[in-house]
Amino acid sequence: MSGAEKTIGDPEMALSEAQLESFSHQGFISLGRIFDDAQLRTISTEYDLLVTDEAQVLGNDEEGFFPYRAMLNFRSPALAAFILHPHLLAIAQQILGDDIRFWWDQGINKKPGSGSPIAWHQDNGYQRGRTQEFLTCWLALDASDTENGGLNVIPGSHQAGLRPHTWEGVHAVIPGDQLDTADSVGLDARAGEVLIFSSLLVHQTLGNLTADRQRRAWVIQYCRGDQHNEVTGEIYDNRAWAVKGGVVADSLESERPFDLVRERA
Ligand SMILES: O=C(O)CCC(=O)C(=O)O
Repeated sequence: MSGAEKTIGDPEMALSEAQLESFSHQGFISLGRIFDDAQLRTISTEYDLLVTDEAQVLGNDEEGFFPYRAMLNFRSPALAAFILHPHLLAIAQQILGDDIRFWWDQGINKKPGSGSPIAWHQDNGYQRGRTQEFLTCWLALDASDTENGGLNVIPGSHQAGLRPHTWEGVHAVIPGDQLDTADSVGLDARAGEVLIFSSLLVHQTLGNLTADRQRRAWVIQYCRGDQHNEVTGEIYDNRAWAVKGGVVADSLESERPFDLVRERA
């Protein structure tokens, strides 16, 4: 398909005014299903090849480890193609505008019995306060709830801007004494559903307390085309274009190569 054929103005793909309002107020919404059954099977198959105990894990000795892997798109052309899915990008366009870069993707499998949490944080916290708000899309490959390590969020918490984070190992965490979690809610998802949230929304996932329900999530993030490092002023032109001038890119390409090792440092 040519870029011109993939212009994403189709009103059937768009969020309603009420959904946009809710996203703006609460900082998250559920999109329901964006991918069809065959697409979800392909995503699951590719994901399971890459997100394994053998490849990379998060967690700790006491509570248990679980598979994690960053930038699945580098290793799977099929997954890279889904990052350019027109429906997902139609929604991203309503939030981010006509010029969008792909920021990051990661697979996180909270496997049964792994009690390790990913503690309260904002996704911007991982950037050490260097960049603007961006958009996180969280695809539940399995049903996800509080029991099996699903998301907890603090509705509206994105509106107060970036909170201070400290590093606990590889995790950026908001210290407990600086956070009121009384209003937090579980953000459950059925298998195949996509949740989207602001990178400033305060959220966590607890451990998977079940014996037999894995909780695989594929997280895809997008940012504005002019996303930049507020310290150096540099545009993140190592992030591939997803949409340019309202037209979906044919493939993920950036002006500068992306170096995963450097980004992790
Ligand atoms: O899926 C998870 O367990 C954690 C997801 C998360 O916190 C994130 O993507 O920022």
